[in-house]
Amino acid sequence: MHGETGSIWGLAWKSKTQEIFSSAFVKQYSGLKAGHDAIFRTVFNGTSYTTSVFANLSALGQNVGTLTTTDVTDCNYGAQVGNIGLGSIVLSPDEKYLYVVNIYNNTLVKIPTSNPTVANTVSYQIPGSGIHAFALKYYNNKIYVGVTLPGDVMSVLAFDPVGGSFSDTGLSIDAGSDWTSSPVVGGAPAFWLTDIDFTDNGDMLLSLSDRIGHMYCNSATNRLDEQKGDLMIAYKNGSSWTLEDRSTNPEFFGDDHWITNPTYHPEITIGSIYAMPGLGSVVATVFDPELNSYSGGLHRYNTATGKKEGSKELYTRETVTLFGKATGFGEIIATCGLPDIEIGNFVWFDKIIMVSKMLMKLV
Ligand SMILES: [Ca+2]
Ligand SMILES: [Ca+2]
Ligand SMILES: [Ca+2]
Repeated sequence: MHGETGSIWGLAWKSKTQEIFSSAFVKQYSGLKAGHDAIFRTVFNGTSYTTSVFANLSALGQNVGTLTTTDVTDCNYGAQVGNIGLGSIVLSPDEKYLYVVNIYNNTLVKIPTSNPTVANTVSYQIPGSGIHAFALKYYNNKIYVGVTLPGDVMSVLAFDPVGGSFSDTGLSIDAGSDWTSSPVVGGAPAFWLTDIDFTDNGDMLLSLSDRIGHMYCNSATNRLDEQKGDLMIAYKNGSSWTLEDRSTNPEFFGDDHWITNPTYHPEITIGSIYAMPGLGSVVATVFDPELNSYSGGLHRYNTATGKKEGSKELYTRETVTLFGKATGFGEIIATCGLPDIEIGNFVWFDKIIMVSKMLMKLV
C-alpha cells in the first residue's frame, strides 16, 4: 500500500461506499507518491483494495506551499515535518464531506466526498499565531482541532460546521521543547498534538507525538533509539475541561512504558489513538508494545482506570537503519462504521459482529 500512497497519516472510512481516504504526510526518509497535498481513495471491491488519487488540494484552489527539499534522504527534509503537507482527515456524519488540515496555511478544508471541484471546496482559517494545526475529531456536532505552538502550548479549538466558526475550549497543554530544524536526540520531547478522541463519559483524550519520531535523521547511524510522546486525559467539567494534574498525581495512562525496562522507555505512545465506542477503552499506537525492543504496535487502555488491557506487536525488532524506534504508524480507524437501519428512536444492530470486527481490525 505504501507503494500506492507514499507516506500518509490521516485516515477516514466512508461506510456507505466502503472507501478509505488517506492524506499525504511529510516524514523523513518516507517518500510521497502524488505530492504533499494528495488525498487518496482506497476502494474495496470484495476481494482486494485499489488505491487512486482522490484530489490534490492545490488543484482545488488551495495554497499548499512548496517543499524546499524533496530528497527524503537529505536531513533537511525532516525540518519540513509539521510545517507543510496534510494533517488529519474526518468525515461529516452523513459522509458527504471530508475535512482535512492543510498544515502549510493552517486551514481546515472542506471537500465533498464525491466530485470535488474548486467551486465546491471551502477552507476555514484556523485562528492562532505561530501555530501548527494537525489533529481532528468530529464529535457531538463539532470538529475538534488540535493546534501546537511549538515550545509553548498545545490547545484545542472547537469548529462549528454549520456556522463555520472556531471557539477555544480553554485547554492548554505544555508543548515541551521548541521545534528545531535539525534533529535533537535525548533532549526533552518536542510535543505535537496529533490526535484527539473522546471516552464514553465524554472526557477528552489528547495524543501527543514527539516530533523527533518523524524527523529523525543521522547520517552516522540513521536509527532512532528513543522518543517520548504522550497520552493525556482532560475531564469534562460542565462546559469546560480539566486536564489531568501530574504535579500532584501520577499520569492517568501510567502503563504507557516498555514493560521490559520502564525506566529506560517510560513513554512509548507515538501520537495516534482510537477510542472504541461503548467499550470503555482506547487503542494507541506505541513503540516496543511488548517484550521486544525496536518494535511497533498497539496498546489498549481502559478509559475509566487508565490501566492497560491489551497489546499487540505489529512489527518486530526493526533494528535496521531508518526504522528503530521512529514513529511507524499514522492514524488508527475502525472500518465497521455505523449501523444504517433505524426504526423510530431505536438503532438495531448485531453488537457481537460489530465488536468482533472492530477487535480484529484493531487489537
Ligand atoms: Ca505518558
Ligand atoms: Ca509513562
Ligand atoms: Ca484518531
